[in-house]
Amino acid sequence: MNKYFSNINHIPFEGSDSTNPLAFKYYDENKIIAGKKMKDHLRFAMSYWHTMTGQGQDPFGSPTMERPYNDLDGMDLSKARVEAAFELMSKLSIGYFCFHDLDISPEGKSLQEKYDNLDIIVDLILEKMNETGIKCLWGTTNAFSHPRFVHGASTSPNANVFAFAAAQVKKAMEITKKLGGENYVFWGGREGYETLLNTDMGLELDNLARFLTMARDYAKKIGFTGQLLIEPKPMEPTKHQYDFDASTVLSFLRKYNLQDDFKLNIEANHATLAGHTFHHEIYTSRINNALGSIDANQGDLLLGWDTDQFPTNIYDSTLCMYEVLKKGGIAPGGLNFDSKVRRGSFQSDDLFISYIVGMDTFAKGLLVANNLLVDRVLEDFISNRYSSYNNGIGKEIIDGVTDFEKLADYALEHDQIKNVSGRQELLEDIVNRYIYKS
Ligand code: XUL
Ligand code: CO
Repeated sequence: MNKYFSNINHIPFEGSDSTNPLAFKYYDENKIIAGKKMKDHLRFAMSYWHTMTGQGQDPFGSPTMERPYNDLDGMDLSKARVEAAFELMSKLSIGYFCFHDLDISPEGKSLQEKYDNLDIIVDLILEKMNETGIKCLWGTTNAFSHPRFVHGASTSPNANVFAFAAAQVKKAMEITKKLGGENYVFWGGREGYETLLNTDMGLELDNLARFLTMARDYAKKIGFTGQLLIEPKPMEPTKHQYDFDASTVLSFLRKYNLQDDFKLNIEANHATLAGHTFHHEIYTSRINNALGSIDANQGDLLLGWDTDQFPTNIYDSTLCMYEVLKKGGIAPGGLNFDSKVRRGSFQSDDLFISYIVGMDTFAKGLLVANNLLVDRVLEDFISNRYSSYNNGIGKEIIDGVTDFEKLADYALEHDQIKNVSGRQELLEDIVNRYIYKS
């Protein structure tokens, strides 16, 4: 496979002293960390939409991406993109991909034509998967780009749109199953509102739950055993997205009794848009047994929208991998680069360089996180910080054998309270030290 990016060879691992932009500095896929290969910890995936389909357009300008298949269109373009995608993933040693139905084949003039287009491309993808051993991390549906979804999909006021979206998810789930997808993602593209002046929020949320319940039932019916995931995002494209953040989604799932069927796909840039850190959203998911998968990217703190940049922040990748290690691994989820090259980075080699820096950032984060965990740096500090709950009154609180009256009696005798420093800066210094030395 050397047709579309023939000026780029297989990307080697050259180590941290390398100055070759087309080599990995930290991602050494077979290196064993904590008893597992790096590639099995990280489970990197290519996002089909940003990598193959996105062309660099923005609200102010036309496509800029220079791609070797730009002169093609329709199904020919879709077929070329499949070949190019597998060439790119093979050269970068990326083991998985994620896709929306619309990324891989044209919309068509009717729903039936859309189905037919999908079937042709899916067979081609299957061929390439067998040839390369690359797998599908997750599939999803694009039920937000077409004008029919102007007011949402399952939360549209128009029941015909609800039905159309159901038909789309049905097919996308069948395809994902055929491709052996290990997860299926629901990102509420336009599931939200612009103004409450025209919105029945109660009905829309009930309908979203009805839709997800039917999707869950259909997955069971066809024997799709992949994990179902919801990807929280607070805003964009709608002013207020219903899947605002991890906590909002968890309470929604519990209200509609879907908590055993869905986990979360946490995206870094969505976390920061919601006013949280990436770490907060992953941590929240983990302690609720709901961390399913990760969309690896980063935003720009000076911009208030989803810039989907390739991740380069070692601090964030360290804390992400710290949570992943604490969870015991991200599988069957993975790290999907829901990231796109900047509009000005329009050459094909920019695409390779962006993946390399993203993969190295997470490989380095994995190394740092593992060292922090092995040395129990934060673990010991934190357990010591809460040691007042190990015995005495603290243990009684934990064991549920006290009440307000007993606590008040205790407090009357212990009202001269002494606290201990939280030592934030010391811990930040220690984390920095682990980053320097790992
Ligand atoms: C949009 C986004 C999506 C989902 C899949 O912000 O993140 O690409 O990951 O629909
Ligand atoms: Co995403």
